[in-house]
Amino acid sequence: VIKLFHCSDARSFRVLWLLEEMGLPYELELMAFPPRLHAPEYLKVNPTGTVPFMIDGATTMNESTAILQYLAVKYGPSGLEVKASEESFGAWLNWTQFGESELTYPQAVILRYTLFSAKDQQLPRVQEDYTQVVLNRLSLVDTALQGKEYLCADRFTIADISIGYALMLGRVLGLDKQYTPTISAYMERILSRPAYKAARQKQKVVKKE
Ligand SMILES: N[C@@H](CCC(=O)N[C@@H](CS)C(=O)NCC(=O)O)C(=O)O
Repeated sequence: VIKLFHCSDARSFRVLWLLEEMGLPYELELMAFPPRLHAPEYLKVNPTGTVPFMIDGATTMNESTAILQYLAVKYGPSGLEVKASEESFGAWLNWTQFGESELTYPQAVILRYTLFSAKDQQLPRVQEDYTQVVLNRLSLVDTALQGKEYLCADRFTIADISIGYALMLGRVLGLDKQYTPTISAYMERILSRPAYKAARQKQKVVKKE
């Protein structure tokens, strides 16, 4: 059975959401964040201490969007993957990666130098600069969504999970106040999915010692 190491609302949420969308059986290992402080034994599993970490038989993976692609392709067809023969194949790959490297990573930098730093060590300039970086990159998402419900292939795919997670993280940082109406409506649409809600429920269950 697929095993997922997860911390509430961390990037591993993408994988949890997909597992619920696909209805795949899985085992969830919930840890307090950050695991390197609260679950030091996890460093034996994943020496960098980051989540997600997924184990599927002999396969181990630690990159959230790559895990999305792995599960959707390997355990499909579910419509969440886009096939190479489809017109949207390139767009699908692009948005799936974009959600992490262009939209989530800069937000993680903001978090690191604001909420995750002691007051006297916070760097407002980093927050200001990287907020602009994220908003600028979101303009591409806004353009892509004009007249569409989902990013590509006229259906919900893992690209929407990847970007949806980044938008969800933006809410934590208060960036959602600057989302365009198109992006806000899109976020509401995808975050109202039953699998998203189920994933949120699953991460609430505290592991018994
Ligand atoms: N690019 C990786 C990033 C993974 C990552 O940095 N995860 C963060 C949580 S969102 C983490 O585990 N940080 C813990 C730490 O830095 O100690 C992915 O998309 O999975």
